[in-house]
Amino acid sequence: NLRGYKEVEKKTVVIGGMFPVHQRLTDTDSNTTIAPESSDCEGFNFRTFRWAQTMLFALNEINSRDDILPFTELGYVIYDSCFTISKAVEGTLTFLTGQDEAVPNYRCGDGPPLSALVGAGGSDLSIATARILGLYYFPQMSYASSCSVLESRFQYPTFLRTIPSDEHQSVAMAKLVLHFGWTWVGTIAAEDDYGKYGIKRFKEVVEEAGVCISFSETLPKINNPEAMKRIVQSVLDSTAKIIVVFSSDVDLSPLVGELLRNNVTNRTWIASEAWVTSAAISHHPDILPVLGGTIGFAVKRADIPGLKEHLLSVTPYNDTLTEEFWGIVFNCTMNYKQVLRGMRRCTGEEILEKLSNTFTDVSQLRITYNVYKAVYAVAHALHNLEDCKPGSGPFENNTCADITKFEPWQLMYYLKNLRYTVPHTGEEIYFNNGDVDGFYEILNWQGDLEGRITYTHIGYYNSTAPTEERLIIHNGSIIWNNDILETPRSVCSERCQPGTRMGIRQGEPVCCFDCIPCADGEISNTTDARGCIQCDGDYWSNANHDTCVPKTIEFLDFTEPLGITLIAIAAFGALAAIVVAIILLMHLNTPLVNANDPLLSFSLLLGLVITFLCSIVFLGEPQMWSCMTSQVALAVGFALVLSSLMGKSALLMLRARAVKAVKVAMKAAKAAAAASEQSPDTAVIAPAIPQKNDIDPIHPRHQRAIMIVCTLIQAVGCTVWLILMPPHPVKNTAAQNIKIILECDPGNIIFICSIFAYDILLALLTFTFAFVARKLEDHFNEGKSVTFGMLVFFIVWISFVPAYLSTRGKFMVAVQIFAILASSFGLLACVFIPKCYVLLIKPERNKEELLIPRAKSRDT
Ligand code: TCR
Repeated sequence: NLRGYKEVEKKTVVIGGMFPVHQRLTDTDSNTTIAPESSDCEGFNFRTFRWAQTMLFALNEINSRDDILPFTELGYVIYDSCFTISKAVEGTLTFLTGQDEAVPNYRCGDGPPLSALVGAGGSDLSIATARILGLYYFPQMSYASSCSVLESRFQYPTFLRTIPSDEHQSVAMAKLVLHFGWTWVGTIAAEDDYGKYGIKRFKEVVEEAGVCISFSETLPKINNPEAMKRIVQSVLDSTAKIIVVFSSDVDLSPLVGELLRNNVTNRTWIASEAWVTSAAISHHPDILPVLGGTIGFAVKRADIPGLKEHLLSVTPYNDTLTEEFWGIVFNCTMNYKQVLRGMRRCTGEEILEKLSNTFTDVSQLRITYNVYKAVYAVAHALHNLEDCKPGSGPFENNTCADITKFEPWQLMYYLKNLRYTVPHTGEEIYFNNGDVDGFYEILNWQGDLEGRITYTHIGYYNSTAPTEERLIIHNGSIIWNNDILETPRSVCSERCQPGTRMGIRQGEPVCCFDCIPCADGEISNTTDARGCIQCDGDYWSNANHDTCVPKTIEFLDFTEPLGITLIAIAAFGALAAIVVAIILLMHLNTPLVNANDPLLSFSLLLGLVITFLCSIVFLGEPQMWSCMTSQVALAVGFALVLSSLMGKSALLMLRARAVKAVKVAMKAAKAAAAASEQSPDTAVIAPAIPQKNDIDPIHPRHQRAIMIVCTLIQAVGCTVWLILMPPHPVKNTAAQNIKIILECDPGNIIFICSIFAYDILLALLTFTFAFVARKLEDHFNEGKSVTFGMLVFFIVWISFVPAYLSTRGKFMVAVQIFAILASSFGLLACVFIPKCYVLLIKPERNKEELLIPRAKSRDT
């Protein structure tokens, strides 16, 4: 322990200091045969030794000033906490009791009053010492213990610090990760309160924002090569390119060694305050490829004039620590026993200035500056205490505390209400419930020309600024440590583009997902959509599935080739029918035309013209009128055609039967004649042979009546249909996904069925009549041709059904029109071609034909 106070005329107040100058305890025998002793420490740390020296420097500076504590000299006691809790506790007890053997709650002698303890380094040490000091309400002013649990004034009532709480740092790190859009990060935390609580808070903030943690590792306190290998393996195995490390440099060093050995590159490390400016890490040779590009948070930096000179003025003779320091720096010893063992002896004349090491490096005075501030805080509080005017003091009855023998809680009062400016930097310090504001510089590790790391300032984090302005980063000044020198991406799964949705992977973090394309008719128009949206009614998804596009409207148009072809065929059909009508008209008085009622031929042709023309109405965009006319015209047209044919074939049938009867009669007569020839005595009565009038049993009037009545029935039916439930155009969105089909809705299915059923009925009757008459010979074979025409008609409509049902959209209309045209042509051709053939080409056959073979009577 370093003591530095002399009894002078001035009153003396002692400030305690605690610094982790050594890094660990030396291993001791756990053998209990001899009295155990407090362990020794090893691993001299230049950085923390500089902190301790800074305390001395600050004290000297204060003592030499007249404006602070002009009547009081500050003394000090400094303890080495060796980065271990037990040493810190031991030091605290020693400090409180003034004994080398710690006896709690007891302090003998009237040495100068103790004021406060500056320390104790790491948070876990401070937590332990703050518990003890809190018992006595003894102020503790920490310069490096940043753990957020130390915020609690309930648990640690006398704890104050000049380093911001890690609460701010964790949030700042989280913001940094979110700023760059990294959603897949690994974390490594030291196995102490600093690491655990820091990472815990970081994870909380980041996970709330949807970032996932790829792996979380803890760095053991005690060197453990297996654990290091395991951690490096997790780093290598993970796809996370961002690794957040909350640890002190001392704990991180072994891992860095392992990383170097495995040459783990292409990762970006996020450094916590404790290692971001640590020379122990950044001065490793070959560190650049591994840790270059690191981004980290650092507390405020300051230049402290005079500190460098103070540090250089350290001599090996000051105290035990400087002696050890000297020996390590110059690789010599002051200990004569060791000299005897052959070690080089220190002369004391070695020159520190020639060396450049962490101790004398004053470029990154951050924690050092915190030490400086802490010492000044205590000094200022003491100054205010000393400065108190009796009668207007803050304590009971407006009394003041006496600087020569004050109580720790009295000093605590002054510390709490302190507000002072730090010399040289002009920074104003005050404690807000024991804590200072969170302000961090953001540093980026960049390599200089010689391949050494420099810390480049790329932004800052200010917890007192409005939320959006807290984190300020100049992206342009960052040098990333990857092949492309660009902001690394660290995501488990790439974003889902519009047109796809995120599909969770069972048992994996939410950041790892698959992008599943939206189904047809569904879209997603944002990246990372959770689900796809169904396009409504008239809309359908485009090829990329990222917008709903109106469905294409489909109907069979006049102008398209198919439409034009159909119109041409229909027009040709209608024209043909008209031509046939003209031919018939021209030969009106010939036997062929008159063989059956000519009017029926004309009505038949008229019906055909109607059906031909109505097929045109099926084309084009369906309208109210076109829907109504097309169906009705078709139904009525067919009714007209079929009933005319029926009228014709009714006559044919009856004639055929009559002819048959005549033939039978003639046969009988022949037989009778033959019989009478053989036996002339027997009188045989020959049956009367039917006459012309008898074989024309039906008058054209009746035929026309059949035609008119049958057509009228259909016309009436259609009228009722049109009035009650007219067919109308509809948009059919259901039949096909990507199209809206404009079509005619029949209005009522029963109506349309019955109307066409009626046509079928007519067709069947006609067919039956004609079939019966098909063998009627000498009537220009009309029976045969009608039978044949009807067969064509049936075949067309029967094959229409499967064809119609298997087509979609506008082709249904085309199929329908084809059926209409085909059946009409069938009838037209079968019924009239033979007639026209005779009329035009073989006029000699156009003569009155004998219906009945002339009876060969004997007398002729
Ligand atoms: N707070 C750490 C200890 C620590 C430290 C450092 C140790 C900080 N900064 C620099 C060595 C060097 C910040 C704690 O434990 O609270």
